[in-house]
Amino acid sequence: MSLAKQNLAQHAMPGATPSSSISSGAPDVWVVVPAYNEALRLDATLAALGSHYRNVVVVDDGSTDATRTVAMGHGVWHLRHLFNCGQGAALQTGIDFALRQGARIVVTFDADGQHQVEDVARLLAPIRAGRADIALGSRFLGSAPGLPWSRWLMLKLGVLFTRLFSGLPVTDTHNGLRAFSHDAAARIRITLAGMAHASEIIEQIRQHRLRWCEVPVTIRYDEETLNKGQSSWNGLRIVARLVMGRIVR
Ligand SMILES: Nc1nc2c(ncn2[C@@H]2O[C@H](COP(=O)(O)OP(=O)(O)O)[C@@H](O)[C@H]2O)c(=O)[nH]1
Ligand SMILES: [Mg+2]
Repeated sequence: MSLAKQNLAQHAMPGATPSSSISSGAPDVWVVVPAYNEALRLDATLAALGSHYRNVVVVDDGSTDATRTVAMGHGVWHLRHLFNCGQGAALQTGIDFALRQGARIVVTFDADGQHQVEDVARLLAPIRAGRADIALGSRFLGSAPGLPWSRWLMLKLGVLFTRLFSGLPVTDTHNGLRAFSHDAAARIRITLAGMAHASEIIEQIRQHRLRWCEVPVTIRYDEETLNKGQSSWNGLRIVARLVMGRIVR
């Protein structure tokens, strides 16, 4: 599926100029935050990001709740899909925008508060040092407090299939926390709009022979994120789509 860029509206917030409390230490870093109906959790996520990073882009993926209002209450860029296109499409919209704004490093960071802002610096380090083109967050090298066994199983199955298909020994496929060098962000093209984009990214790392590494991160789970997050059924659908894609290719 190609991305519906014509459906994108951009809003530069009056507060977009960095305030003195915002770190000036990472002006070349752009943080892309895909958000779909995240009004309840986005505020805390943006407050945490805003204290460390001045360039934050929320891609509001056709939300029907107050996600837009919450985003506009922070000094961030707000991009909007007029209808829900899926997380993969939201990420590609945000990455394209960040690159056009001159990002040297693009970070992707979920809106729902499961990621920790402190982990971002650890992902930036190997990119800045020139040791990797892409740094992938891994909860299985780090920690995942509150992760129930059914979700653990689904995630591990995703890892197994991704390893089989891509041949890359990753430990965590469906982790929204990643950092890309400018060149890597420009080369990776996400075409799968939904959650299968995570496996697609790994596959493209192999195709483009990009240098990658994994970094231990923490992903926190609570009842709210579990109710809203990916269901096990969706995980199986992703696996089925990947298998079918291989067979008919
Ligand atoms: N589920 C879902 N999440 C989306 C969509 N578009 C953007 N997102 C964002 O993608 C991120 C990850 O989604 P989430 O459902 O929490 O996935 P999980 O944490 O991997 O189970 C969140 O910040 C969502 O708001 C979409 O169409 N569906
Ligand atoms: Mg989540």
